[in-house]
Parts: sequence; C-alpha cells; structure tokens
Amino acid sequence: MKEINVAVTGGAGQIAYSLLPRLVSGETFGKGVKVNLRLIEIPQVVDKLEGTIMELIDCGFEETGSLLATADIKEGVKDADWVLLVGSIPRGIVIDGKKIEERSDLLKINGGIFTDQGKAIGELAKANAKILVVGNPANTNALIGMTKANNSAQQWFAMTALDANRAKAQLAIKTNKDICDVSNLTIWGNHSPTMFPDPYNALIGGVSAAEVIDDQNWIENDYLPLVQQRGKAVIDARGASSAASAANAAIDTVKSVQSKTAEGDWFSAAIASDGSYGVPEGLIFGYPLRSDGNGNVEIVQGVELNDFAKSKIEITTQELQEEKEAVKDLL
Ligand code: NAX
Repeated sequence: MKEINVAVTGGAGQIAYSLLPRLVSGETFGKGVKVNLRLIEIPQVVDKLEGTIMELIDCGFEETGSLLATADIKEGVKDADWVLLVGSIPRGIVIDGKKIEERSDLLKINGGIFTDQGKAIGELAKANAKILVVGNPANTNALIGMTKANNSAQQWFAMTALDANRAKAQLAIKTNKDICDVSNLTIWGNHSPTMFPDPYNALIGGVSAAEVIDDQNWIENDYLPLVQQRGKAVIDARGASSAASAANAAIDTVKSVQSKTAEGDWFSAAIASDGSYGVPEGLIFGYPLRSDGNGNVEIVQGVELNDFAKSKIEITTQELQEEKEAVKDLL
C-alpha cells in the first residue's frame, strides 16, 4: 500500500478532533493510501493525544497507518509529505500575567511558534512537502514559517477555504441554487474580516454571481459583512469558534491541491505572492489557484477586477503589509 506521512499541530484542539478521523479514513488521500499520522502538541497537553490515538484506532479504518503523539516538532515533521499547522495561541489567553488582546502581541507570540516550526519543516520535512497553515493569524504565520523554512521546493498555504465555502453557501442560498452550482469563488487577501470574497468572478451556473443576483446593495451591505464576520457569528452562537467547518475546509484544501482542478474552475487558498494582481511579492495572499494534480499549484491569471473589487483588495493588502511590518523582527 502507498504511504503518506502527515503531521498535524494542535492535535488535541477542537479543529483537530473533527479533522483527524477524516485524514486517516481514506477520504482525504484516497482509498488504498496508508496515512501515517504524527500529532504534535505542547508538552502540557501531549498526554491527551493518547486518548485521541485510541479513538483513531477504534475507528478501524483500513487506511490508518502508524500513529504518533509528540511534543517535539522535529520528530513530528520528519519526512512529512503534508504538515497541517493548526495549533496556535488564541486571542485572550493570559501569558505571564498579561492578557493577550492586541493583534500585534498575538502576531509576535505566534510568530515565535512558527519560527521554530518553519525551521524544522525546512530541514526535516520532505523536499516537496506541502504545508497548510490554519492557526491564526494564518497568512502571517505562514509568511514567518515559510521564511524560516527557507526551502523553495516546499509549498506553503494559508487556509481561506472556509471563507470560500461560507461565501459559496451564501450565494447559493440567495439564488436558491445548489452549492455545487457555485464555482470560481476567490477569497482575495487575508483570512480576516478584510478578505474580499469576490462575487463578480464567482459563477452560478456559468454566469457571474453578481449578475445573477443583480443587487449591489445586498452584495455590499449583506453578503460581504456576513461572510467577513461569519467566524465571529459562529463564536457568538456556539460559544466556541468554528471547528467542524474549519476541519472540513482543511480537507477541501488538501484535496484541491492533490487533485487536478476541474476545467475552467479554481480554488481558494493563500500562497506567496509573485507580484500577481499588483500584490507585493512575498506576502501570503489569497488568490484563485489551480492544481495540475501532480503537486504543482499556480495562480490563475487574467481574472478581471472592477474598481470596487480593486478597492477591497487594496484594503486587505494594506492589512497584510501592516501585519508583516509588526513581525519584521522575525523575518
Ligand atoms: P484550540 O484552542 O481548540 O486548539 C489549539 C491547540 O493548539 C491546543 O490544543 C494547543 O495546545 C495547541 N497548540 C498551541 N501551540 C502549539 C504549538 N506550539 N505546537 C503544537 N500545538 C500547539 O483551537 P482550534 O479551535 O482547534 O483552532 C485552532 C486555530 O485555528 C486557531 O488559531 C483558530 O483561530 C484557527 N482557525 C482558523 C480558521 C481559518 O479559516 N484559517 C478558521 C477556524 C479557526 O478559527
């Protein structure tokens, strides 16, 4: 049986609880591919992973390979084909008596984590490893990790697929269509409330979603805030942040990278900008992407942007530049 090595940080967190069974069930990497899973946690929590491992064994999936729990990032990412960086320090946590509320503090603390993880991945993960950052602030964490990994053969992503799925769902609901009728949804920019979930280039049954909806007021005043603030709305309603839908989006991203993108369509994730669409080179920026199914991912070129879209993309670009500035000591 073909084997694949997958490392997941934050293995004892709530997203991981929904994510892990689906990684080793044959759903994500395909039937007949054995998945060796390395779960990585902070030392205080690593013992809990033994319980998770028991549950994964008890699922009885044929594709489940070896299962390892570790607090050592180097052991976890060695020879990894995929690394899912889910763990990070949440806003509001108290560290050394100080409540971490400011985005800049959050960026710095998580930046430290992603520095070590990036170095370990660059040195020890497979030469063609794929890395998906879920832990927030995802884009800038990915920027730090990728910089420290310093390994251009590896491909880093920050997750925007949850935002894309949220946007598709709202466009489908509004137009009374099935979600599978909605395609070509791009989340431009940052995984944050400044993201731009493009309704002009998204297609419903092959026609621009904005044209089908024909209601600019709804787009500006209902759709955009709803998608941009969906994470907060889930927290307010559930008392906890999105977990099942976030895990699902991570699986969608892995599958989108692994398989050839359908003709004419694209998928959403953030990768290092090469200057496309005027975005400064190097920023980890949400783009429309295509995969050739052999591990190569490219930014779709030639997507037309109207003035409204350009103005929104400028705002999210600005925010990512400010985040980069806040962690410049780590880059
Ligand atoms: P939890 O707090 O339930 O779990 C996080 C886990 O990460 C904890 O078990 C913690 O011990 C572990 N961890 C912390 N530092 C670590 C390190 N250095 N190495 C290994 N493990 C470490 O959070 P959960 O709900 O699972 O969310 C995880 C992250 O996803 C958060 O940063 C969250 O903000 C982010 N999200 C990102 C989304 C996206 O679309 N990109 C959406 C969902 C989610 O909000």
